[in-house]
Amino acid sequence: MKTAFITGGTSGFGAAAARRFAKEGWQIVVTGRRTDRLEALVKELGGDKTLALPFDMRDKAAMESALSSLPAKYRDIDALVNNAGLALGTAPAPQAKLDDWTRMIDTNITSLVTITHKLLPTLIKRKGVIVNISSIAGSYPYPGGNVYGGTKAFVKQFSLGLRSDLHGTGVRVTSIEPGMAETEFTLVRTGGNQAASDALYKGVRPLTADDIAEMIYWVAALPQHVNINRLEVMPVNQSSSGFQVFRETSD
Ligand code: NDP
Ligand code: 8X3
Repeated sequence: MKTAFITGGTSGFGAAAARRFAKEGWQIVVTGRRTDRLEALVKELGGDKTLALPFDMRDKAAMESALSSLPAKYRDIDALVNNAGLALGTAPAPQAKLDDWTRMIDTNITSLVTITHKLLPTLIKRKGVIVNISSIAGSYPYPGGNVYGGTKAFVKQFSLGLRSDLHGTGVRVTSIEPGMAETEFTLVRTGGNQAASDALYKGVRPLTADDIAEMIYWVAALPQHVNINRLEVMPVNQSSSGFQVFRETSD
């Protein structure tokens, strides 16, 4: 039986991906801070093939101890889905909170590279796959995207770099770069503002967590000789639009 290790499995893409892999008979390790959500997922997917591993990704000691506690049957990891992440705030740089910036860097970059480094030996042994969740924000800048976009550009480039380093090992690496998807993402970004989240997605038909889960699973389940390097995806009702120009004078 194959094993998927999915970070950030308590909501959104991660929870949907756990369900998608489980449907195909994979056993799952899911991480996240909200223990009640993890327990509910284990109950839903079956305690004999789903393991909840609660820890804060930014806490290196907690990560280390969680990984050391992995029962033998979950240690051979075939797919690492680096999904846990967040955006905080939409303020332009001068007004943004430095704490928000460092939290995004700690979660989206430092935690992601740390867990990847720790799981590389097993992924190499299993000729596994690493699916990193980047974002269109890593390729297309927008006002207020500053550090969030920067972290996702890192994830994209790190994925390509990993591919080079893992040349010849059989390990596949993919960067998935979604656009607007309705999850708890905007609720987190706005500090719990449900009205702002609803307003953002209203009338758009955004991507869903299930859409992204389907892509994560597809990428992982492709034949061993096929590597999707980058997969950029948007809802039909979202597209990019030009540069902004500041006029110093009106005449
Ligand atoms: P959600 O907010 O629904 O899910 C985020 C997940 O990350 C949660 O399970 C959360 O778990 C986990 N997480 C966040 N911080 C930590 C932490 N410090 N330790 C452990 N787990 C953490 O958002 P999405 O599903 O939308 O986001 C998933 C990924 O997709 C993120 O990396 C996001 O940047 C990216 N993305 C999202 C897009 C969107 O429009 N929704 C578009 C492009 C990319 P918990 O809170 O329980 O710890
Ligand atoms: C989330 C997509 O466009 O809201 O990564 O930044 S966007």
